[in-house]
Amino acid sequence: MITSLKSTVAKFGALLTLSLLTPTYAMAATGSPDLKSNDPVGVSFWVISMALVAATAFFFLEIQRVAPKWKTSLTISGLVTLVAATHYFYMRDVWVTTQATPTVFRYIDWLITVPLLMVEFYIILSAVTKVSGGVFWRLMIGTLVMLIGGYLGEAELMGAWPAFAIGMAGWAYIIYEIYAGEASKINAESATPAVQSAFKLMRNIVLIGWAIYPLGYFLGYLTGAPAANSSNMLNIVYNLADFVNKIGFGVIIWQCAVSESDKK
Ligand SMILES: *C/C=C(C)/C=C/C=C(C)/C=C/C1=C(C)CCCC1(C)C
Repeated sequence: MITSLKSTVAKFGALLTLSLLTPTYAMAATGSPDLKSNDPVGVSFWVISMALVAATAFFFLEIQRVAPKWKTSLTISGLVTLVAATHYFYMRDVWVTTQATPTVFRYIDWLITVPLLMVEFYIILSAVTKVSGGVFWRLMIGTLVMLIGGYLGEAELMGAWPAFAIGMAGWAYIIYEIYAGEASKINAESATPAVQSAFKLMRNIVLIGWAIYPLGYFLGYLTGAPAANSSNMLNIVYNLADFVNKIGFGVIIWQCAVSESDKK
């Protein structure tokens, strides 16, 4: 009885998501010129948009399957891919129509989704132990410094190199917190084995998967290559990075949640 009610609610949630996404998709798609077969960057915008929609439906549907304390993590994974999918529809249109880098949409998306990903560290630890608010705030500050630095550079409000250095400092601060700071100590001392392994995978994503972004920035702004080549590189590399770091990250959390929920 309760179970079937829950699954009805979850299905309703998934349908609601899809119905919210469909008009956005249709809106973004009308009036845009055809995607050209010689536009690999445009194709990558399309492929990632669709993967993000599918991932959103998946994470929301799987909420019903995991233990209550894991539901929030899956909800957040689904929100990250939902927010990103919506921005991808718009970014794709900007690109296909103008062949220009959709910097503003990209950074609005990151400003919402990166803090949500950071919150996941806090939440998976909180699901199994007590965590101080300081962990949360330090991760947020690192995120803001990283993104503000990057935006100042990409929007040409500051030199590309100094802005890059500010962004790198923010990222380094996050890495310190999850590899050597309080978050890492809490994980090592008090988390369950499944949480510990998820935490380690997640922080490796922040170190290795996230490194794709500064690489994209470097190829886009710091090589001195002609503008058209660099903006192709920039967008293809950022799109690939979003696939790994939004969908891949969510799948790791899903795996952790399922294995923790199944054990009796
Ligand atoms: C879903 C979106 C994610 C996970 C975006 C992450 C973005 C970054 C890790 C950006 C990093 C940057 C630097 C480390 C240096 C400055 C340039 C940035 C903003 C691209």
